[in-house]
Amino acid sequence: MHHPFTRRQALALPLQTLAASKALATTASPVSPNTLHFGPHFKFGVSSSAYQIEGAVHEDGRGPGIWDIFTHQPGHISKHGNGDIACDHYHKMPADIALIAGAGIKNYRFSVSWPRLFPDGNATVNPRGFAFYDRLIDELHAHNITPWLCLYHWDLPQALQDKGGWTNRDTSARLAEFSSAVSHHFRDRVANWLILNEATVQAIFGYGNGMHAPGQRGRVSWFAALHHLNLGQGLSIQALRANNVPGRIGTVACCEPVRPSTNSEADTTAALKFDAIWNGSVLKPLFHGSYPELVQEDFAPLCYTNDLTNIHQKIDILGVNYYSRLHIQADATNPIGAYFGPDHEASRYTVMGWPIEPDGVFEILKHIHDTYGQPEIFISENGFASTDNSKGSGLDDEGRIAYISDHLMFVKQAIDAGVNVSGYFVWSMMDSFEWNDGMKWHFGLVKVDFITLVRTPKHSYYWYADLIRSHAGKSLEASTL
Ligand code: GCO
Repeated sequence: MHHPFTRRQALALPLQTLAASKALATTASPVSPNTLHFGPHFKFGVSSSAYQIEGAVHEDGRGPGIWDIFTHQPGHISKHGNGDIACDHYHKMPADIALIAGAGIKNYRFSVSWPRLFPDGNATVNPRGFAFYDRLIDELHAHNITPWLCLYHWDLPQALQDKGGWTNRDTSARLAEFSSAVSHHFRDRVANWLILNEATVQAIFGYGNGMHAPGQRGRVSWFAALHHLNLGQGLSIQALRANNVPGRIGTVACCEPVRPSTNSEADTTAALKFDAIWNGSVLKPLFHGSYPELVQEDFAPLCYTNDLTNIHQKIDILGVNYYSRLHIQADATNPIGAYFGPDHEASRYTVMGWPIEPDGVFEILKHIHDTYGQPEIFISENGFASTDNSKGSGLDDEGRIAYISDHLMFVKQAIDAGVNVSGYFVWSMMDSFEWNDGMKWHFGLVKVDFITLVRTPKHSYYWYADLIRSHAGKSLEASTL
C-alpha cells in the first residue's frame, strides 16, 4: 500500500524508538517453513508494479505518465528519485523471471503500463509496448509461472491528466476502453485479471494531500478521484465480461483495520470516518452497491444515475494488500479532518516506521469475509521495508523473514476460521522505486544495487523458496495417495 506512514513516522517515532524497534523487528525468530502448512493448492506469489521496476521510460514509443512528470518536479521525491531506470526490468526481464522461477514461485503479479501501451491515453496503440508484455507473459509461461495481470497501478497517461485525470469522470470510460483492449490482446494467455491497485491510496495521496502523482490537493478532488476510480473499475469489469475473457476477474484493495490513536471522542469520530473511506468506500460499493453512510454525502454529488449499479459488479477474487493497522487522529488541517496519528499499541516497527501488527491481517480478513459475502481472497501484497544498502550486504534480512512468517501464521488462522484465502503474494519480488520515498526503502526478496543494477537474492528469498518447496512436497504426497 502506500504511505501514510512516512508522515506517521515523523509524528510518532523518536529516533531511539526507531533504532530499538529495528532491533526488535530483526530479532523475532522466524517460523520454520515446515510449521506453516497451507495445503497443495495454496498459491504463493510475488508482486510488482510497472512504474516501480521497468525504467525505459522513453523507449520504444512509451509516452509520459503522471509519475514521469511528478518525479521530475523538485521536492516531490526523496533524494530526487524517479522511475527513469528503476530496476531496468524492461531490459532485464528474462533474468528477473528466471529469479522468480529459481525460488520455485509459481505466481507473479505485475502491472502493465498504460503510457507504454497507449502513449497518448487515447486509442492509438503502441505495438512495441504490447510486444514487451507479450515477451514477459511468454517468458512466465515458459517457466511455468502463472501471470496475474493488474491493469492499473497508478500510472495514468499524462495526456489524460491534462484533461483532469481522475477528477474527470470521462477517465473512468477511458480506463474501461484500455482494460478492454488489453484483455482482448492477452486473453488467451492470462487467467487472472486484476483491474485496479488500491483506489483509495491513489485518491488520497494523488488527489487529496498531493504526496503522490499527480500532486493534487483538496477534498473535492479526493472524493471525485475515488468515485471515478470505482466507476472505472466497474466499467472495466463489465468490459472484460462482455469480451468473454476466459480468466478470473478481480481487483486489489488496500484493506486494513482502522483504530483511533487515542480514545478521545474526536479521534474516535475521525477513525470511523477514515475507515469509511479507506476500507468502506471501495468494498461497499463493489460488493453492496452503496457508499458507507458516513461518506454518502461526500459522494452524492458525484453519483450519476446508474453509477452505483455500474460499480456493483461480481468479482471472482479480491486481492487484499495488508501492511499494518491504521491509527487515525482528528486533524483539522486535513481535507476530511482525520489523518494518520500515533500508534500507542504496537511494540515493533519496521525501519520505515510502520507498526508490525500481524494479527491485523486476521482481523481484516475475517471482517471482509463476514461483511461482504465470503469472497475468495488472496493477499496481493504484504511485506517488510529495510534500508539494506546503507550498511553491510543487506542480504541478511531476518526481519523480513520474521515479518512474512508471522503474517502467514495469521493468514492460516483466518483460513482455519473459515475465511476463503487462496494465496499469498509477497511485496515485493525485488527492491524497487518506492513512490515519494524514492529508493530509500527496500521491500525485495532480491536486493537490487541501484548503481550497478546487479540483483542478489536475500536470505528471505531462500526462506520463501524453502516454504514453497515444502508445499510442493506435500502436493506430491497428496497426489500419490
Ligand atoms: C502500494 C503499492 C506498492 C508499494 C508497497 C509498499 O500499495 O503502495 O501497491 O506499490 O510499493 O505497498 O509501500
